[in-house]
Amino acid sequence: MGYKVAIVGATGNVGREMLSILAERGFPADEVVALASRRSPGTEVSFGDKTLKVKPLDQHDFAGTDICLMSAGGDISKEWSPKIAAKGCVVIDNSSAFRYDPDVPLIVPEVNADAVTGFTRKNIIANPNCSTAQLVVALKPLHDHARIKRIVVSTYQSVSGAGKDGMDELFTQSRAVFVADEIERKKFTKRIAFNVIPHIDVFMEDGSTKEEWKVMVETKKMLDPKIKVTCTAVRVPVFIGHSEAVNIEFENPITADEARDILREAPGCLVIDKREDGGYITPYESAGEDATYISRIREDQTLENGLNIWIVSDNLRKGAALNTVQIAELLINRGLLEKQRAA
Ligand code: 11C
Repeated sequence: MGYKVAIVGATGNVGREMLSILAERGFPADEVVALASRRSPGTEVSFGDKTLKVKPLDQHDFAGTDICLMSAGGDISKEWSPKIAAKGCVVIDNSSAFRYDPDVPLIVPEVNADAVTGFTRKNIIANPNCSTAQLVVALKPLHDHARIKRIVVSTYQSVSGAGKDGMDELFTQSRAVFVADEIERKKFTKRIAFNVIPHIDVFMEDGSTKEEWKVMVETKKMLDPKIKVTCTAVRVPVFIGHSEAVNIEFENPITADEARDILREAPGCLVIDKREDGGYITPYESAGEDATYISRIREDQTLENGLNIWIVSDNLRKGAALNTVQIAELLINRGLLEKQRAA
């Protein structure tokens, strides 16, 4: 028997990606319902070779739905996830609404799959922020080998992290530069075309941004609370694919060759690391791919046990939609949905 799946936020960047990933992976669904919180009558979305009519969220009865993949922002999630979960439907939420709730597991299947069983407390599972997801996929196997003490992360985040409006703004501003038109700014705080902006999400009291805080808190929750994390998150004029330069200090010795071998075997990781022109991955090449790519693996001579690595992944896929679908697959593969139904 297949499962009944609902996608909330089906018309957004991530919602559409969720639908295509469900279709690509042959997810065992008997029914897939596309829902949107904002009424846009007549909107349709693609699901494999089918077209689904998008229905209003408030008109769907979740009583018979097994899994809800939620990607409609924090406010909608805060309002709707508990209501949906109370109907017996497991919510896998892509927003930050429940990530830091101790009763909600925050899951990247390659990293902390066993923690998923905690979902029964609230019937909600959280999906991490895109920049954290790819980071922990690469760090987990290295941490298992040599224990990470501290990381310094610098991100180079694509505009699709800010949704379709962010992509539109990069496109429109880039065109305006070429036709010498006025540069209009709506989504980003400074011009993004041919520029970089050291500011993602709101400012916190200590001068960090919320994006930087998320990388720190989520890495600790999923990987190890003892790891010290510091981050600078930067928006760059790239449509899809987040990149990260990461400096890692370990408790125990680890060479670049060892790290390369470990990462080559690690789930979800793909090492492209030739020390020559073009022997590394850029975000452009990661778009549409599932892997977390690791390049530029090298020892940091200024630390006793230090490495530098470059991590790139498609933020809409591993950073969001793919990880959400992988969590749903994890529930199914471990028979946890059936157990929950029977409870
Ligand atoms: C960005 N990382 O690139 C953000 C988008 O907490 O899920 C994802 C925000 C989140 O702007």
